[in-house]
Amino acid sequence: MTRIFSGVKPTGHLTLGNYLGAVRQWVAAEQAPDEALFCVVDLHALTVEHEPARVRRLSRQAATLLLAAGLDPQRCTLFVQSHVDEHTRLAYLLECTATDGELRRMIQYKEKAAKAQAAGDGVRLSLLTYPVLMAADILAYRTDEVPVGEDQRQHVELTRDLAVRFNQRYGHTFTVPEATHPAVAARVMDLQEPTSKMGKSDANGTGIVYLLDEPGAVRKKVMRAVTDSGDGGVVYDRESRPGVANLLDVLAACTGGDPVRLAADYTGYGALKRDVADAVVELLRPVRERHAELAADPAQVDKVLREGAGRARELARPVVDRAYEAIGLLAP
Ligand code: AQP
Repeated sequence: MTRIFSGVKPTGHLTLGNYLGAVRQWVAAEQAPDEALFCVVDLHALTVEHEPARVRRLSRQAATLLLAAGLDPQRCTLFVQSHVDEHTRLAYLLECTATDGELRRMIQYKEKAAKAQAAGDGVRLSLLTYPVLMAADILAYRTDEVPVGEDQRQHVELTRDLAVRFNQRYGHTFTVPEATHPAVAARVMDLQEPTSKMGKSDANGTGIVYLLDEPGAVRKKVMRAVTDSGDGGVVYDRESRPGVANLLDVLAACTGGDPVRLAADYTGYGALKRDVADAVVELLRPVRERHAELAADPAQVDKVLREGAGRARELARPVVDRAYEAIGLLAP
């Protein structure tokens, strides 16, 4: 049996990038007879400037959207990270396994630390250590596969290194997980800045399609997407034509086609943008409609999260207890 774990952090409203890069894979994964756990990783949202009430609101909204996207609590375990203490319990042991140097090499740390400094904010220590907490999220469940977007590749690599190191030093405790990525749209780019990832915490939302955007807003954002100058019609070239390549990736992900072959169907950017807008609107319509129904009954969502946390605790507790013993701590 393959066990799957993945998460989303409540730092903003979920985006098309989250959906195509991760959530859609999660919905597909829970159809298989695997054990699947999905988590709103709220502690990760505290690593940057945050507003407490907003994090709470976004945590419930993220859980509601995951259900609206098709996660079925009968087939998977959906929960909130801070409801299961095992994650932070294990994180400390992994901090004693990781080195300062390997955490400072993390690309996201470098980028976000630079951003915080430029904004005159202090860099939180947790921004440096959060990949270790992410490793704990994954390893606490003896996870085999982690379905994530391309941007999380380095963090899953770190998780693998920590699992191997811990196992070698203290005896076999953790499964060494693998990251899995979708074949297309593993890194959806910002529509206004196609060399940067579409990220939900970015302040300027004009290049970001949110899952809850109305069709009119989606169309406007797609039609205004930055495309590339140059002759030669519509070609798929991520290096020299990142804007067009991004639109072709999104279209391919929505329609199940191949981005290189799709390029041949177009002679101009206008028609391509219209088709992308239509495809994204249709993809998101059922998610938005189901979200509206579910959001009308937040108590039901909270119940799903409570039950999910109970199940997650049952799975994680023995693994983390085993790690405490293996590393040399006296049992209580
Ligand atoms: N643009 C994207 N394309 C493909 N996959 C993406 N993911 C995120 N953005 C894209 C994947 O979605 C999952 C959850 O992401 P997250 O909540 O960890 O990060 P985020 O949405 O990117 O949010 P932030 O706050 O803006 O974070 P940073 O700046 O850290 O990226 C993950 O599997 C992610 O790969």
